[in-house]
Amino acid sequence: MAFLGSALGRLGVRRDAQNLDDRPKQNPASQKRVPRIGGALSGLAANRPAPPARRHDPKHHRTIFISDTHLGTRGAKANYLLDFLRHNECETLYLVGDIIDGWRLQRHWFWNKTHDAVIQEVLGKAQNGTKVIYVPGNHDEVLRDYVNLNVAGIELKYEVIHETADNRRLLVIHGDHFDGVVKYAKWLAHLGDWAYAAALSANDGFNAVRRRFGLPYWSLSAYLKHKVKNAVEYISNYQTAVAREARERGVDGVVCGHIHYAEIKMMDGILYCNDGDWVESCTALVEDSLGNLEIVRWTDVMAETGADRRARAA
Ligand SMILES: [Mn+2]
Repeated sequence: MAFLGSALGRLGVRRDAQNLDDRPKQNPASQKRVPRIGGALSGLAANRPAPPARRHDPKHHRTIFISDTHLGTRGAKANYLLDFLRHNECETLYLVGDIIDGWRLQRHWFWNKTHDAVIQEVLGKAQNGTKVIYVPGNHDEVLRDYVNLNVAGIELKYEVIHETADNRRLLVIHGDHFDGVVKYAKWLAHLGDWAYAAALSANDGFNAVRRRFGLPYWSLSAYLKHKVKNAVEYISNYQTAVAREARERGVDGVVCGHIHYAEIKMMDGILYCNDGDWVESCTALVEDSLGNLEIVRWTDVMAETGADRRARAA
């Protein structure tokens, strides 16, 4: 704990004392994962954000949402992500969870210059006036103990409401809380609201127990890869659960990640947006100055410009 504290201190973290009481319950089991993330952060503190790299006509968006970058694992497509960040600017950048894969830090920590450059790029954006909001997911859950803090210009939030340019209110969450609902979707359809609420809280308890025994989070996206024949049904159940939550909160829509499947669609009057991932699909959700939302597939954009050859060679 002290390790992270000093790392955050060197990054100039400002503790917002007034907000500390709003934090969700502390999670003692997550403390053992702190030193490795602390090490990563202290490494960052040693290197101040680099000046902006050569930029060829960066595209401007009102808002960019990205999630599931899983930096810290070999699977992260950091070259593509770095290229995307360098060619796209925005007023507000949302990091919608599973950005640094803290969960796996214990066993398979993988970090190279490109992963570092991605973090520097984000810190550089924050320094240059982009509002950066980080909503942790299950793989970087350790950061949920630090929500409502400002870390090097990045606001950590448990969840947040984004207001679009055309005044729609979108709940921004990672989405892992709905794993339990999806897992038991068939029963829940028959059992009703109380069972639904029970499944939501059981999911947190279930994964807290797994954590205590050193087991990884039960990950829906990982599960889907092994159960491809049911993937369509699972994705659909997940989307329904998330849209239901948005409806109950009285918002116009939701932005989430977690299942590594980018999509924008209306679901019974609720706008469902998933920004995808940077392990396979290399997608982002972007909003323009009028409030139009769109999914960008960066590998497609790079292929059009020939930039993908450069990224693979890097
Ligand atoms: Mn996740």
